[in-house]
Amino acid sequence: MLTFHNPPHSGHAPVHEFFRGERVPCFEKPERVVYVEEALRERGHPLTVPDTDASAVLAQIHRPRYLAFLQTAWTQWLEVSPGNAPLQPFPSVWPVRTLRSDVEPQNFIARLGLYSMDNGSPLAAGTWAAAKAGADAAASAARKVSAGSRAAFCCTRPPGHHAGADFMGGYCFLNNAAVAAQTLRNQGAHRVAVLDVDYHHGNGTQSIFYDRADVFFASIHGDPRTEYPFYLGHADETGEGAGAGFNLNLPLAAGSSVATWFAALDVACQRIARYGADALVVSLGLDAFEGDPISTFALSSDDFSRLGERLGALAMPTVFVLEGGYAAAELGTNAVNVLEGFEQH
Ligand code: Q9C
Ligand code: ZN
Repeated sequence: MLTFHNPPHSGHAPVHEFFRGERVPCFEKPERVVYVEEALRERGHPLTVPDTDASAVLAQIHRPRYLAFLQTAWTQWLEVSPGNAPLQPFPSVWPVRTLRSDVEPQNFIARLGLYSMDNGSPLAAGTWAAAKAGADAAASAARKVSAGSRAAFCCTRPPGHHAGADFMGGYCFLNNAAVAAQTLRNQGAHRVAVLDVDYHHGNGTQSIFYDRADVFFASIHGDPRTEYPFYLGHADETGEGAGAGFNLNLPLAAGSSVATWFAALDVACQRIARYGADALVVSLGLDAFEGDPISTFALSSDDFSRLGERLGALAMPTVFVLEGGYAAAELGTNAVNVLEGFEQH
């Protein structure tokens, strides 16, 4: 499969995050895509460098002040103190209900909180360059598919589906799936479907397209009553305004079986077929895997082949975008299983 990779990803290498009150090594680490790249090469899928600048489409997806902040966030952190270079900034205060988010504070950590949904999206020196190159890869893949390629895969990190129009969250900074969907629209697709199979609900993608009828969003994920991102992803979220009826959430109880997961996949695929999209974007998180350290679903590596086959049966031009998945050593097998299963159709 045609694959775009993201060489600058390695510059996004924060060291630790918070987990159960402790500082632990980051789950979302550069080795993740190194394993996927290795499996792609071994199994005969060459890697292509992105050839599209996503700046214009990023301006359609994200708010200008958020993009301006993210692009210079690391420089701003060093301006607080040059001694900050080896340290990771974390937000510690957020504008929740009754607090104002329209005024940008001068304090850097307060600004970081304004543009974050959690303290789980650590920044590093190369975060902007990595995230921007990932968006470029998503735009490149979408352009190729618009120009007639059956499918393309975006082998990238950091992931994107938790990032909203003006905030980062859940290891995500720029919403690559939204960039791909909007690029497909810009290139002439009338309707685009986004299917998010990451273990965690794609709150960012949902919120970006919630009031739009031209992009249908469907997601299969751990029930947000117990699973991250907690505050979005319930079944009664069906879209609003012009987008009413164009959002489908299929939350599954933590620990749900593989059979339950594939039944939900079938529901999502039937709705996507009925929607009549010209193109599909798959937010390909691999954290529904049985060996994933932060999820509770149980898909095997063979199940990822079945997932690919089911998606291939939709017979739609398709852009795959890598999202989560933290069993790093198995990510290559699982990702390429999806892509090769897809190609069987
Ligand atoms: N702080 C994606 O899969 N919480 N993001 C993990 C440690 C957030 C996952 C617990 C999980 C976010 C793209
Ligand atoms: Zn995830």
